[in-house]
Amino acid sequence: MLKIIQQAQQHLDRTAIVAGDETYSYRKLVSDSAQFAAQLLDNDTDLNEQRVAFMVNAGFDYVRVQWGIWQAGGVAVPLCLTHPLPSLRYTIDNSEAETIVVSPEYADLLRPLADENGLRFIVLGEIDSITEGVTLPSLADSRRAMILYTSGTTNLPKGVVTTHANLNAQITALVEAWEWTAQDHTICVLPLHHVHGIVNIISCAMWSGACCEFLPQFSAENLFNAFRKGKINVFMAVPTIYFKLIAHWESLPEAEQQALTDCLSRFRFMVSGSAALPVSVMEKWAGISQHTLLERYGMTEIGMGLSNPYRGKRYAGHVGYPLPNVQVRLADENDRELPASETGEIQIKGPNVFSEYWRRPEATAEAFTQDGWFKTGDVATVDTEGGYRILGRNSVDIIKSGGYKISALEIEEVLRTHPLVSDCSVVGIDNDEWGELVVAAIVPKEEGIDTHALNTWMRTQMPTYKTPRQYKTVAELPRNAMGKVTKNDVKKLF
Ligand code: MLC
Ligand code: AMP
Repeated sequence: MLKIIQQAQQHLDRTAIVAGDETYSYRKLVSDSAQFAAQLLDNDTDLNEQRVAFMVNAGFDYVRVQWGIWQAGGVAVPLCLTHPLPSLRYTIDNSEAETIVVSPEYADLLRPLADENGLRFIVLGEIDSITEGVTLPSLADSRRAMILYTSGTTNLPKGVVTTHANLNAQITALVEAWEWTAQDHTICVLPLHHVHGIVNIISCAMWSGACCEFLPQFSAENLFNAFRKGKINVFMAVPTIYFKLIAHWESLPEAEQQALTDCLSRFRFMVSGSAALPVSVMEKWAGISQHTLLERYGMTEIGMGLSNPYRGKRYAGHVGYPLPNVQVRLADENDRELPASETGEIQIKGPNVFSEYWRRPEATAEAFTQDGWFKTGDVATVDTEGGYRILGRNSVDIIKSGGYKISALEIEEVLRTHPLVSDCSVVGIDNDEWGELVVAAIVPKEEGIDTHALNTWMRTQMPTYKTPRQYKTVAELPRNAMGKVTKNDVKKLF
């Protein structure tokens, strides 16, 4: 039996999930996810790593479906609820999914795609049959469990494959370091196609027998209302969310501010990650919540690697120390280990590190050094006490906005397919709220290009969180003597 199910078996009578007015016990989660596994198996004995893409609302159904796929021996491929059809199609095609599972509201969107490709299509609630006495396959931890899509220095997102062993290592490192227990109660407002929401929040809570509450999407007001109920004691989010919470808190009358501060001060801990936490946000939030945010560093390929201490001093601008069983080093451009105090690329080894990019053996090989260290592309230094400080990234083409990793090359590629765009360059510019803001310099094919219409079109092609927020039309892109676009000069245009 999978370890996460074994863990859940120890807490059958506890509440696993709260969504809206509904609560669901671990007993129900274990039993309903096994039922769903049986439905997926449909008299087969093992899905044998068949990819199952699922577009399912955050809440009980999401976890039930994810655990069902795992227990049937499938590979879970979560789809983003807000992606436009071309992005969904890419994920489904690239992962070679054979089954699509959807909440009813996404059925009309995805059924034609399933029909076109002869994929099995399951709409939750439509044919949830009860299957008695099915034996679920016994699965080795080395089996593939999940594929998450991440943007990188290639123009299209790559599928990051993690095994059950990888996931178990990612979860247990955090459960141990942050001292999760069954008494914890957290809330998830993050999208569920990335590790922050999937691993750090849901999986850690479920591993520990804790309760995970869900909001359908982020809203500062709804989140504060949930906090006010006084049950939540663990909270994790990206810096943009803390920025938005601070802005909302500042708009409230003093009595409400004080009531919230009283409630927040009783939390066990609060975490920030997925992007650099600005010191100003950390300080303002400390004033509001009486908590020094615990900042940690991670990546889709590794889960979490570094964390400030749960007990002990947390430093602003630092991402802390290696998590349990994670080896971390800094290396130069020739992958030689650097002494502490020098600046280099963070490289990671350990059972938490993903197994491969899906169907991309060359990209996988390139991502590792010859002696097996994963090259993160993030540049850091180590202070005298061994704490890491992130300084930036190797590639200007990787942008972090709202906690999402975004490839400038992917956006440029899409922009260039527009009939009125001759050339373009996309960069990220610093922004207090979003970390970086995606902006695009456009060389139009003819004068007077309507960037408003271009923006509307972009939103049909890509997830909105990836689309440029500002456009500048230029006669030519700035280039160096070799003819290469100089992205730092592009940034200066904005
Ligand atoms: C949305 N908007 C943006 C934007 N995203 N504007 C600028 N830059 C962006 N990146 C705009 C929208 O277009 C819209 O405006 C308005 O903001 C509200 O849109 P929304 O989609 O409703 O936004 P909101 O719900 O407020 O989203 C903000 C957010 C979201 C922070 C909640 O971005 C989010 O969930 N981010 C978390 C992503 C995440 O989980 N990352 C972890 C990856 S794993 P308009 O004008 O269009 O109405 C990882 C590893 C690790 O990184 O270490 O954890
Ligand atoms: P993703 O591919 O979406 O998993 O994003 C991983 C990237 O997020 C890392 O490579 C870092 O660049 C960035 N990141 C995550 N946590 C932090 C942090 N605490 N500070 C700075 N950058 C971070």
